[in-house]
Amino acid sequence: MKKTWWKEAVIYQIYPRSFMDSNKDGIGDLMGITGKLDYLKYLGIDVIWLSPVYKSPNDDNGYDISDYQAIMDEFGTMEDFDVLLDEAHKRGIRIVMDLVVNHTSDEHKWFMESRSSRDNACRDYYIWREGKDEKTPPNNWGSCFGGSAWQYDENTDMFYLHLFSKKQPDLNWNNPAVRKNIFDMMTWWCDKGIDGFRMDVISMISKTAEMPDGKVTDFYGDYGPYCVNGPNVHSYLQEMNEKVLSKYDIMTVGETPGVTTELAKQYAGEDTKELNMVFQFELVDTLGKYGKWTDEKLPLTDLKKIMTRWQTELHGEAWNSLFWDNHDQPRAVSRFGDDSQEYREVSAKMLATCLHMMQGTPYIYQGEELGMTNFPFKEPEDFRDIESINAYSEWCKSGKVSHEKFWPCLLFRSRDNARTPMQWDDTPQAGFTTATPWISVNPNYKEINAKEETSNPDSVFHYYKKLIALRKQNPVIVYGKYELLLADSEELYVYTRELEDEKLLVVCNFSAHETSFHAPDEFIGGQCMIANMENDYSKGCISLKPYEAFVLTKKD
Ligand code: TEU
Ligand code: CA
Repeated sequence: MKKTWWKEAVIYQIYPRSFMDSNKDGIGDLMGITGKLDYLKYLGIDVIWLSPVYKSPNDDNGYDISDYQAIMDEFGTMEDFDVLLDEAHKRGIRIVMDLVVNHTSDEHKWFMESRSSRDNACRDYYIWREGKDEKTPPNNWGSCFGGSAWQYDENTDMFYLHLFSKKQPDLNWNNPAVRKNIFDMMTWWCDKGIDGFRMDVISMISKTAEMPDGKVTDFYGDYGPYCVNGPNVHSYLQEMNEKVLSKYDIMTVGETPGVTTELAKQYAGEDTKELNMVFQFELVDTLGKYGKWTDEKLPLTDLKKIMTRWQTELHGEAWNSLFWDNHDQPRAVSRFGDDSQEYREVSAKMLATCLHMMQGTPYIYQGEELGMTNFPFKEPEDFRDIESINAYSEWCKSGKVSHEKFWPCLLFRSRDNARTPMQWDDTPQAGFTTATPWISVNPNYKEINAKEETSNPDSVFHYYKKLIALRKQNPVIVYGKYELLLADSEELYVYTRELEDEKLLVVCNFSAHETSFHAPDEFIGGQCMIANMENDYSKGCISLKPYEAFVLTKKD
């Protein structure tokens, strides 16, 4: 296995709108981020992944881009960006940009041209088709945000494809001019000195030319053969690699809905010359009661099966990215741990142990290092996210499901849970802003905030700091081989990591009850590398408290 800096790095995702507001308008911005770089340096992370900061009408919070080479007005200016990049580099922190090129905003100049007439030079930059008639789209594909994936455009009497909102028309990657424009734009950013790209829904850029009807389901993953992992996706990525990526010392991570371990070996194989790693969604995009909407937790045995398959099948062949949450997911501790007063801290630390001891590059989503929780939404008007708002009207307002049944599912899975402001201190609005924030601050900010946690050595923050430091000191955590123990346990997640003569045992109690564990002989008398509580780990039989987690080294 080749050793590289991005395999050894820990990445921190920033959702700029909600990170830090520097100019008191209630919206996070670039200067806000620059002002918090020392906090990130202290945490010990190596790379920032910046969610989109480009010019955008914000139909989908910046994932609808109207100019790839300009900064969103609300976030500041290109000079502010240059300062951020420079200040980050001075601290040894790299910056990875979000690259959203499956679609643009409908306000991008290419689309405005494209829709203006059937023979415009940019017509073929997007995917236009005749409908069956004015009201009937070309096929039955659904948009990820609900409704048809086709929008009728009166002006030229044709439909355009949008796998996301109708303000996010899909680019036509089959057109060489589109690819050239995108590669030039990427080169421009690389020449500026950025350190990589996280590529939005990159598994969806290639669509079959025929565009047949798909199976009707509530989930876009099922359109797999037609627009997820489509026919030319690998050749487009190889071309991108050859023309742009291979010329710079940068890292790339593909957001790849519908990816399997087999496909990951192609997208992110050691020698396939496409991407460095991919995000897989088997753990977080599970189907629930109503499409993705559910209030049920994933059973631990399922979680272990998925993780273990990725850990073992990619070993030596491709590289994993490790994450519990991001800006599209509920908060990790609320979803996979226990966000009650009693267990929030300990279960947040347990989850961190479980993930950060695995093979792959760990991603921390802003606030996860504080154990931030889901938000207690009270009414539909509290939501800002287009997906949550559309889902509520599609499932509830339509009368398909009662409010009583749907509401807990929306609360459990809404993307807005992750998008409430970062909790910096215990002053009003959690120190995020002095104005009214664009989305409410979680009322628990007085207890859960960075100021409190950075000064408390037992905090979730300090636990993450320690995990990050351990990864830097112990190559076995980065490169070791993973093996699962106790596959059938519904309470314990236990695995080992092994590299040459180093071996680690990782034990995590995912349950709210006490249980016991017999350590394999080779670990009895080993050192405790990290633990989320005080216990005697030198014995063969260890009794575990709820959500207890520890890591032992092999006895010498
Ligand atoms: O997300 C794509 C994606 O797969 C999401 O639809 C995700 O699985 C879903 O939101 C979970 O409910 C990317 C971005 O991360 C997301 O914020 C954007 O809305 C989307 O692409 C369109 O650009
Ligand atoms: Ca601001």
